[in-house]
Amino acid sequence: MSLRVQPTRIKVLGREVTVLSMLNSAGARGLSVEQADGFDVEVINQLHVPTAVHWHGLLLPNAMDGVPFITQNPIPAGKRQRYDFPLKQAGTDWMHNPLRPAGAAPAGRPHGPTAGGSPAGDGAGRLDDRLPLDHQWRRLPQPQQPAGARGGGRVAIRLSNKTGMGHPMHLHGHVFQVVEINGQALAGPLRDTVLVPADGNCVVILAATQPGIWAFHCHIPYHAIDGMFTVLRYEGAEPRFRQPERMAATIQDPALPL
Ligand SMILES: [Cu+2]
Repeated sequence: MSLRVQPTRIKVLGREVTVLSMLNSAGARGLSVEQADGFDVEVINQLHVPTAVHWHGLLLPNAMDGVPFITQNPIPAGKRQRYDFPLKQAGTDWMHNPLRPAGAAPAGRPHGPTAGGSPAGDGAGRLDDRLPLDHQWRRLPQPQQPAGARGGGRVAIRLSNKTGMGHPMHLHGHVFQVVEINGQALAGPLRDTVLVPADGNCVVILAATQPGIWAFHCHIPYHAIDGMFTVLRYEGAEPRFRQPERMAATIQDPALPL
């Protein structure tokens, strides 16, 4: 199965425009797969610039997550990259370019995403420290689990929002449970995004069973571009592709549709 990233002409309100599209092997939009067959897709970059595709919300190996400068290099113009992993979930998910949302206007913005910084906390995972949200790590007691849970343990993340608007914070490669909002305990559902209320906070807990370096960011595109973008790094995970400076430069370059 393939996914071609290419320019396509479409008509909007009677006017022809060029957009960037992702088309499957049949030349249509979307991918449809059987969970039992797993995910096996080759992304073919037919643009004149590098690109990447992120499989939003899927539990997958870190190297398959499709985030340039974090889990891989961008796919160069004219090249292709295969993504192959078992599907742990069924459902309908979103795929998108992780760095350059449509309509984003990076020029003149004061900050690129700053995913560097010093690790904080002593959890099984670690967060870098430049998110404009306060965040802290605490390690929870080891849950009663089979001895096979490598890297195991659970990690709680407290997200404190010091701004006057809510931020949907999205963590790649995991689901977490929301267990507290504004001091109120709850047994929330498992999810990969939590809306941190304006001038509020929340606590999420996740099972640290997905080693790697994972993007963790606000899902409002211009907030992510402005720097509300960090990573969750497991201890021992090697930052093989991680290049925060190149990522920032790429996002700031309006010529690149990355
Ligand atoms: Cu936001």
